[in-house]
This record gives sequence, structure tokens and C-alpha cells, in this order.
Amino acid sequence: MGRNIVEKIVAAHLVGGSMVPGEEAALRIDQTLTQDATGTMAYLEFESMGLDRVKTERSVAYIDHNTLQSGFENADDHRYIQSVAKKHGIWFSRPGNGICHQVHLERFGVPGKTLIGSDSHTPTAGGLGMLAFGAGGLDVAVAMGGGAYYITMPKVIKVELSGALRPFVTAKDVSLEILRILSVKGGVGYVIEWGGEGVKTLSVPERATITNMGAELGATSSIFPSDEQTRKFLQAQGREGDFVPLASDPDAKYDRVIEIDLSALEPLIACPHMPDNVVTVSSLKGTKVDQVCIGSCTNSSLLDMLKAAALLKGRTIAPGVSLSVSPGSKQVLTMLADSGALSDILASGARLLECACGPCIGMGFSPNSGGVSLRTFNRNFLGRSGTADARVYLVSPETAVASAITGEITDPRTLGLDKIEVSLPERFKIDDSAVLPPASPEEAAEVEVLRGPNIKELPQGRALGDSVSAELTLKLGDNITTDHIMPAGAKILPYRSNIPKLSEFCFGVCDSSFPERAKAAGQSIIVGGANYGQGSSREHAALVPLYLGVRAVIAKSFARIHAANLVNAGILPLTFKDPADYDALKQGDRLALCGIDAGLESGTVYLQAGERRMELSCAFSPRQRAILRAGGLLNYTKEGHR
Ligand code: MIC
Ligand code: SF4
Repeated sequence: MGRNIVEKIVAAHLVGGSMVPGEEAALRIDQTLTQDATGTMAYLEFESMGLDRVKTERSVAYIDHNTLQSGFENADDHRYIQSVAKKHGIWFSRPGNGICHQVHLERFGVPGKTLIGSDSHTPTAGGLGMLAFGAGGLDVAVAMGGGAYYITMPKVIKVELSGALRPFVTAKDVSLEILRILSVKGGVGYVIEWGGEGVKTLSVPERATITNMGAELGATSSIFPSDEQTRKFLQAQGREGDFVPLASDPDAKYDRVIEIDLSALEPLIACPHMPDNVVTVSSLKGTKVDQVCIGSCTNSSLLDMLKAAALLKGRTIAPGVSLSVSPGSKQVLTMLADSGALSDILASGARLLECACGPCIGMGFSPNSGGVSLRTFNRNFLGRSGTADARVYLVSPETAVASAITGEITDPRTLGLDKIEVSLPERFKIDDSAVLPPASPEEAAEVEVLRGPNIKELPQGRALGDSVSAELTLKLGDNITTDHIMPAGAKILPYRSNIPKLSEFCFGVCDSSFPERAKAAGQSIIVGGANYGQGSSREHAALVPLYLGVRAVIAKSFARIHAANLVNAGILPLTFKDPADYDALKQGDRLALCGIDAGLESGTVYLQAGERRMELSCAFSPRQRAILRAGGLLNYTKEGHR
């Protein structure tokens, strides 16, 4: 029987488990990436596992998130990552070189290979035909050490594209359309494989915009075939040797097929505060805009920036609007400068930010109070911009520029232009001087790892007993994101390697009294609704609750990466067998989880809440059970498992 692309890459990398959807598959990982906000923790974990030189084909440490250095903390972490990378065989992408996913696409991604990264948007590399996953830092550390990456074998949705995008309708609108169709939880348990005749019309950077936002669907990954477009892109990056063709077999099977006619799409916009809250841009015509941001790993390619520059050329932005432009990489920025397009951007009144995540993670450029911010980014969760009452909308670069010019939400097709003439260059400007190689194995022993005073001890996982008696310290609703659990932003991110300090901000968006209450309770249980933990890969959303004494999270359902991070931290993620039980629980209840030992084998544990006895599902793979019993992946690995 024929195979789809996902099955082909999985089959070529399977080192254990099974390819049956729903069962655990162990994959050999060819490449890893980290970024600085999760990387410090990942390398501390790597060191504490006693691992030596990475065993991957390529591992890269990027500095792109914590680039505002308003104190010593971020600079110290950067220095730590640079030194630890040098010692252990990891390439180091210096601050200023760009956003991890953009640089990885340009310089390192290889079709047909596997990649895991300590960032949820790692599947961006699927635009090049890589099978790439976002993962917690611990999983990345294990993979760097040569260990397998374990996934629940996903089902595969094929999105069959036909037609071609019309002028001013973009890859971003394709991302928003699929979010409109599937919602922020519709991709859970699936890889999205993009195919059909329409695929041929999309360049690699456009494909990467689409695979990037697969993270917002909750998908395990997203992937495109590797074809002529891929070859052209790699050739222009001076990497034609990395090209391999990759296509599904004609008789490949899919679990679901969704058809999208590219020619029928129009400009779309995601409204506050969820990426799937999608309507047409024209339906919001006239809404006043305070701020516009162009950039992020979704829309910061040279193609995006050239389009923005072409639209801004000869125009000035509205007086009430503040426009920021953050190119995705040094390559993009230098090519903008060399071509003169940067002058067009600056002449319009835009503010140029460095090649980094910046406003996307609240690292500066927060909107004004109650401000309306239009962003070409991928997430618009409440409070993420750094301004609690800001209203953030997600759009394409074309819609962003049109709105910056008029000062109100504007469909770019109404600007009176026929189209924008922009194409990819025959040859990108190649300068890898900002990527520093690791020390040779012979020199590695001499490299000193430099630690700053902000680096504190890792929280210790505790082995699970047979029962847990604890208070329900927090009850939450559906779609709780990791930005709710462990907020980010310029003020909090510098403490990513200082869990005690970071814990003061846990659940700050929902209930700022939680940290104190959890500490006072000693040990506690959290209850959530559906899709608990969606969004980022930050393992801090598990490590901080662990530090605060959380032993179990009971929810209607979990997002994939967060559930894995909870297990890795030794916290039990459990689901209600009867959703009505969720309604019967209230904050402050005394709860008793019983029969954990037997439940790990049978798949059911019991929760006693007053008079009511509830059944909770506790279905884990044998490996996950062993990790939970050991009190987390760190302990499990130290016991000698790989
Ligand atoms: C995000 O976009 O939320 C982040 C910041 O890139 C996170 C990683 C982190 O929290 O450091 C992600 O997507 O995984
Ligand atoms: Fe950076 Fe934003 Fe992309 Fe996360 S989503 S990697 S913060 S640009």
C-alpha cells in the first residue's frame, strides 16, 4: 500500500514502537534546535544528565527571544548558552542573526530529515519537507544525547490545495482559513500534510508561513512535499546538495481530506484573543488601529518584507499608528538594505526592530492601554503582548501595511493597486559568520562553561506514591494556554533559569494569588477544561507548577506538548472519563487521588471529592509510566535509560 509523506519519514526514522496511529513511536532525530528562552533550561538539563557531545547530525542554539538586556540576566544566559554549546558540539547562532525558525529554514533545514526544537513553532521547517516537532527542553536534551523522541503516532490530514492565490491574498490567509475550519484544537493528534496542484504555486517561505501556524491548530506537525520549489529555494541558499525530492505515493491513505481552493480565498483576520477567531478583513473595515507589527517567525521572510516595502514605498503611515518592522534574519535585513527596500520602509515612518521575536513575545513594543494592535504573528492570546487590555489581531503583511497606511483595518485590495511584483532572488546573500562552530572534540575539555548568578537549581521531581491527598488550588476553563500558566514578556522572561523567582508569576493572567495559595497548600491539584496547555512548548509551564507542589492536573483534554512536559516533570496529567464530573468540582475542594499504582497499569485512577467518586483516565505508554514512577524524565534518564 502506498505511503504518505509522514509515513515515509517516520518509517525511515523509526527506532522503536509502532506506526499505528495512537500508539507510541520512537524516532531517531537528525537535528535539534533551541532558542534562549527555553535553551538555558534545556542545556542545564543536558548537563545534569551527564551527557557529553551531541550525537545528532546538526544541533543549533539560537538567541532570539530574550534580546532586551535590561539587566544582567539575559546577557548571562546568552553567555552560558554560547559556552555550553561550544563545549558540547552545538552550533551557536548569535543574537542579531535572526529568529530560530527563519534562520533554520534558510541555512540548515533538510528535506526528509527529522528535527525537534524547544519551541512550538519548530514545524516551520515542514515548509522544506522536514518532519519537525516542537518539544520540551528535556526531550530536546535527550535527543541531543542520541536518545529517541517519542510521539503518539499521529493520524494524517491531507489538505488538498487547488487554484492559486489572487493578488493580496497570501499564505497567511491560508493559515487563518485552516484555523477557521479546524479551530485551535482541531489539529490535536494529527499531522497536516499539504498537497494538491495548488502546492506548486507556493514558494518555500510561503509554505513555511503555513506550517508555522499548524502549531496554532494543536497539530503534531505540518509538512509540504519537497519539489521544484524546494530545490529552487535550496539552490538560492547555496545548498542544492541538501535537496531530495519527497512526495506521497499516488495511492497514499489519509484519515481526513480537506479541500481548499486558493483562488476562492480572501484576506482574513483573527480577532482577540484566539488565533481561530477568524473573520474576513473586509467585515472589520473602519476599525481604528493604534499599532501594527510586521515580523515574527510566521511572516518575516525576505518575500514578506519585500512585499511590505513595495506597499509602503512612497507612502507614509497614518499619524495615529505606530508601525514596527522586524526582519526574520540578518540575511533578510542585509538584502533589504542592499536592495534599497529598507529605505522605503524607513521613509514610511516605520520603526525598525532587531532581527528577533521582539513584540511577538512581549519583548518590548507593547501596545498602549486598550490599544488595537494588528500583527503578522501567530498568537494573540490575552496579555501576551505585555498590555493586559490590548486587543491583538493577526493578519498578513499586506493587510498590516494597508491598515498602517489608512489607520484603520483595511482590506489591501482596496488600496487601488493591481498587484505587488515581488519574487524570490536567484541567490540569497550568504554569510554564516554569525553562526559560531563548536569546539573540536579535542579542544572541548578546555572550554569553560560560564554561569551567571541568575541560574538557580532545577526543581526536583518526586516519585509518585499510590495516592495523593491535596487541595484543588485552581479551577480553570477551556483553552488555557501556556501563556496563562507561565506568562512570558520582557519582565518575566529573564527568570527562565530561576524557577523560584519565575514561580511568583505563575497563572498571573488568571489569578495572581495562585503561587502563594499553592505554596501554603504544600501539594495541590489543578483542574482545567478542554485543550489545557495549548500554545508554546515552554516546559516552565510544568516545572514551575512542580516547584509549587502541583502533583496532578485533571482536564477534559490536553495539548500534546504540554501533556508530555507534565509527564517529563513527574506531574500526572489525567482526563475526566465523565465530563460532568468537571462541573462537580470547585476550587478549594479537598481531593484524594487513589489507586495510582494499579491505575498506571489499568488506565483508570479514582478521584474522591467529598461523597463523589470519579473515574479518571490515566493512559500512558510503558515508558511514560516508568518516567512518572521515577518522578520525571531527568530522574529516569539519570537511572540510565535513554
Ligand atoms: C512562543 O511563541 O510562545 C514561544 C515564546 O516561542 C514559546 C517558547 C517559549 O516559551 O520560550 C513556544 O512557542 O514554544
Ligand atoms: Fe518567537 Fe513569536 Fe515565533 Fe515564538 S511565535 S518563536 S516568540 S517569533
